[in-house]
Amino acid sequence: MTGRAPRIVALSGGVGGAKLIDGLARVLPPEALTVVVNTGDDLVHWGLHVSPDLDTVTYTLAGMAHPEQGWGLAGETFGALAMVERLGGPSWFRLGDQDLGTHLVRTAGLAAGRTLTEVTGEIARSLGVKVKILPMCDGARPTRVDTPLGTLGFQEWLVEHRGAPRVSRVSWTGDATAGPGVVDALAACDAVVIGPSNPYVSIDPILALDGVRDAIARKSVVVVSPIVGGRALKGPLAEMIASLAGRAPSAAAIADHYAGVLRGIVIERGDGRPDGVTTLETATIMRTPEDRACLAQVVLDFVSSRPWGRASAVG
Ligand code: FO1
Repeated sequence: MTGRAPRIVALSGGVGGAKLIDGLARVLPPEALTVVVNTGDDLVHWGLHVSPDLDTVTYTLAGMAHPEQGWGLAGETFGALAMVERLGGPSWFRLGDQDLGTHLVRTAGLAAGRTLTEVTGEIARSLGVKVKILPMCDGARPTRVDTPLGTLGFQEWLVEHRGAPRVSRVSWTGDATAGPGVVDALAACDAVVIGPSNPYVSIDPILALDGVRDAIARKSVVVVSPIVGGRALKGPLAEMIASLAGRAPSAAAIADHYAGVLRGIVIERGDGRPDGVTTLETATIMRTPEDRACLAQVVLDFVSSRPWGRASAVG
């Protein structure tokens, strides 16, 4: 990996993953970075195809993301939502006015016969994003969660029910074929970086696609732990680790979850070091653009400097 920038494929869900990708985009030339994004969160809402994680990554790289929320757009307004509410339509999933433009363009593109991969590329280019953003697949591959309320769609569980019902199983329906370019990018890259995303509902959907695990079997795969100080950086991950793995949330639980895939883990300073996997302790919370770039550079240095052995088989 000397003499040229390493070719990195980053696997990502929404907010946490997007921040690290933004950092990677700040320190790598655009042609060195490909992002494979979870589409298990996608839904059809108000008749429109909404791809929350693709949009979060795209808006973040375009510098347009809502600064506090992470998802949606900065300076968003909700006039259409107010009208939908007035007309008695569903308002539990809040689509903003500008964001609606993206869903209209995506839905029209798909209706005209273009693929999600093509439409995603067009949207990213129109917003000035140079990094290649690939949906994990072109077909519908919705994530479902089993809960005491029954099996729920992902957004139904996370947003409508506020992620409260205990999750006993995560599954996917639909076609497991990876999107065009996904397996090739993984096969050709120097390293795979998994951002601080939820392993169960953001990264596992990607790893579960045909050919993905094989493509990364001999790669340097490094994850940034989404558990810091025993707590999830965002969302209901801590509760999911308890209900799905039967243990307390920790960086070790994350390392064990990715056993067989992972070569290295980046954890917050002072968090317990997982057994059986090369570990780097650093500051992992990304509050500013500088934090994002700094963590990304630390991750790249880690990836390119370690004498990587076989993928960890801890757990
Ligand atoms: N999250 C919420 O908590 N409430 C919402 O109403 C909501 C709407 C929404 C609309 C577009 C979009 O791209 C994302 C949106 N999100 C909302 C975030 C989304 O549910 C999750 O953060 C991701 O799917 C998880 O990565």
